[in-house]
Amino acid sequence: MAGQSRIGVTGLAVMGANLARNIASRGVSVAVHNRTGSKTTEFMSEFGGEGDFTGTQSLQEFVDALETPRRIIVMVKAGKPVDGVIADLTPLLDKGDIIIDAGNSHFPDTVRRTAECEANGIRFMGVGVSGGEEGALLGPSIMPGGDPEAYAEVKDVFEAIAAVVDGTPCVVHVGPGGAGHYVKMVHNGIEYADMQLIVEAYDLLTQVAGLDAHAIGKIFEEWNSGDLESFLIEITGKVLAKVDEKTGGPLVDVIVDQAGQKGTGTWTAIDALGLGIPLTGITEAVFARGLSALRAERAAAAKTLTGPTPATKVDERLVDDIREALYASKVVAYAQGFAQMRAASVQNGWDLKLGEMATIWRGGCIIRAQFLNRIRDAYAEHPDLDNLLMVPYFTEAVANAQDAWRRVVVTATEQGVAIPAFSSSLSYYDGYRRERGPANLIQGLRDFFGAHTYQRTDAEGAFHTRWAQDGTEVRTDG
Ligand code: NBP
Repeated sequence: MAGQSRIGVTGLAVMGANLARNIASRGVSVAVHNRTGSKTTEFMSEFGGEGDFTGTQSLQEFVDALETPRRIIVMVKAGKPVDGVIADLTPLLDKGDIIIDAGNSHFPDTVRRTAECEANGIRFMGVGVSGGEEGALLGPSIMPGGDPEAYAEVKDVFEAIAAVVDGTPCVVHVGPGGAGHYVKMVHNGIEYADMQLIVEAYDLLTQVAGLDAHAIGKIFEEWNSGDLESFLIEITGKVLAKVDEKTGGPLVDVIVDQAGQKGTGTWTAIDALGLGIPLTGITEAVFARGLSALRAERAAAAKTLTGPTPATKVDERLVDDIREALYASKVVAYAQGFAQMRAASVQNGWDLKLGEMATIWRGGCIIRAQFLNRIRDAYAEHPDLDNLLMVPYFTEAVANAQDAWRRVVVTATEQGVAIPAFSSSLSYYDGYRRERGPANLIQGLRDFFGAHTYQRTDAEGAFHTRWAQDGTEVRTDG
């Protein structure tokens, strides 16, 4: 017989436990389960008094505790564990029950799981959740994808637990199939780009402006009150200000310079390559993490490879220039990420409303920022916008910043400081604003060695030149 809990959460590590507590704090009854039963027991003894929880030890008990149609949030490690949980749940469920994978699953897995569940009469939703452990507890940004009718069964719960900005909950039904996890993937990719731009600014302020971590922390604190205002800028100020108890110096100075990653940035970059969308900001951010991981190689190369040694001197204009370069590069990174979502939406028939994505990223998630209001406004006015750079607000913002941006790229290059995201964003900008680029020569080369043909600017059709033979041009399509 079906039980009384409105919703279930299986997987009680930090994210699942906090999501369950968030749901219960809104007066919704929650059944909880974890593969290792002792974690459920611990959860119940620690948090059971916070709300209407039912702790369960077996999946059968868990399923039996839920009202029908059953709504089950799966919050386990992404990858095979999700398939394992679905396989274990399936024989215990009735037709029409809903499995909600709220972990960081790769969207092609979500597409596959949706079809597999559908074949068994089970409705499947892939839901992106951002905000880390605190967001899960206090209000995340939620990106639900899947069957809209299934979403209608959980909409009230999701709206109750999501972050709220200006009275609007940071959740909206993103689209069918893998759309929710896709958007969460791009969100994470943008997070990579945002963080890379921040560390490039930090590196320049350290190496070229000659400032220490605490001074740079204060600069970030100031920057957080302008156009750059965002969660990541805010916490950068805090991380840089943190004093290490052991050394008495900035904690950041004793942290190993090797960045970890769980793969969502790589997925975003690979997907952009498949779509043919230039995604320099995010992709360079992934490469930079890869380079950071080559710690032993870098140590050897530092002794062998030569280059300029940055001359450190405090320069007021440089600090301002870096802020402008950071902002302009950030605009480019977002323009690219949104262009990628647009292309994916067209390719997959998702009908993503890009303004809504900006709206639900304004709160709860890691990339939350004032700036997203501007993106929301841009899509409200131009829903079919090709590129955010073409909206007057962003066109002007980058135009105003570009002198400073160019100075920063020149200075960094002259001084030997790597700024892959700053400089590739500027190159993207310069490439994007060119009516006629240099790819005519690529076409000529391809035609030379592979007879791939080319088009002419002054005539319709496909042409081939016998470059190495008699040099004659032939039209190949008619
Ligand atoms: P983890 O990703 O560390 O996963 C631990 C949970 O997975 C435990 O409940 C564990 O059960 C369960 N599990 C594993 Br591992 N293998 C299992 C299997 N074969 N069958 C059933 N359960 C299994 O937890 P998390 O950090 O809370 O993250 C959960 C999801 O949320 C992930 O997809 C993650 O990427 C995503 N996410 C995390 C964050 C974050 O800030 N951490 C933010 C946003 C999204 P056990 O106790 O029995 O081992």
